[in-house]
Amino acid sequence: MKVVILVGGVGGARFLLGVKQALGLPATGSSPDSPHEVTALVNTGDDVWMHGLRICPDLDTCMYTLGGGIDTERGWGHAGETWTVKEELAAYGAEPTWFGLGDKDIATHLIRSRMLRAGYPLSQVTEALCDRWQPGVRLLPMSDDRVETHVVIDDPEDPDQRKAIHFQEWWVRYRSEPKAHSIIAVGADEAKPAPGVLDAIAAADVVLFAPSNPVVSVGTTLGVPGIRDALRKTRAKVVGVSPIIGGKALRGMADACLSAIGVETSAEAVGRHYGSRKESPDGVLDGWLVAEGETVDVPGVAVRDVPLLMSDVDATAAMVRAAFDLAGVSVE
Ligand code: FO1
Repeated sequence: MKVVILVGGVGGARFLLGVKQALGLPATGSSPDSPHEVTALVNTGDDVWMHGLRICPDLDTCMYTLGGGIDTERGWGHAGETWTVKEELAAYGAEPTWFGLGDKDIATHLIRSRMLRAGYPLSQVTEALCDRWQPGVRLLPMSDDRVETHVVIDDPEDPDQRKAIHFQEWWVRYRSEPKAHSIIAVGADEAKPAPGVLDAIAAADVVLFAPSNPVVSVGTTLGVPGIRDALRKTRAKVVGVSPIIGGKALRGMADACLSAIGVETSAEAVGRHYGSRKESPDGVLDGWLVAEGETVDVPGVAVRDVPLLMSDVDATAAMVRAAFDLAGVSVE
């Protein structure tokens, strides 16, 4: 079975572990003889140049998580990380000092930056890095072009003014406290889907939206010209998993992002925001998984309520199986 998943960072990577288990794939490493093909379309709007290095948080979180190298409680960066270079940079007063660059993580960014400067597209860089990590799924950046999420906030220095800061500054430096007046994916209009993205969607037997941030992760990917249309056209069913449980966002910033685009923090509002493929002009959903006991109505979309907490891989695999079932596909 060909499975395509739209993912962001921490939540998306955990969801991919459940997809692998639901398909009988080992947690880490690849299985070349498996009858299943899994392609993750990964958000790159969080990517940022820091200290001369190109950092791709969502791609790296997926790669380290599926490659068995992630620091599980942080959800990003390497396990067993050290911070010597970060301390030295701070000793020089080299900004930004608020972004945690681990020593092992820097090796990834050095290789990526060198390859990008040599002219390799991000998709080929990712493939090269994955050669070491063997995530067992194909990690495809949504685009090889630069798309950067910026957030418009009140200028902390001058509250009468507004300014746009990079998503990472908003999220890491300011802990997403300043109200986000709007969120802009800079470069999205000129971006193209990375090679393989549209083909993967067209050839898919099922497409899933991980319970990632519907604005700055799945939303950014949907904003790359061509991807939304490909989702509306594919013969595969498209099933999303709500990132909102009981009106609460599980990971910090989804509610802050949703209010920035005027969408209520609820499974129903997010489902309607993605829209029905059948009934709305640019909708992309056929199915919508919501948390157990929630009654949600999304016109033109089949809604099912199941336990949605990714408390461990078994729980996540059960969610994935429910999504497959809602999409009318079965693994056997
Ligand atoms: N998140 C933090 O909260 N603090 C950090 O210092 C930090 C550093 C960092 C370095 C590399 C990387 O790949 C991710 C990093 N993250 C950090 C996580 C990142 O900001 C977010 O996880 C994603 O951008 C959101 O999906």
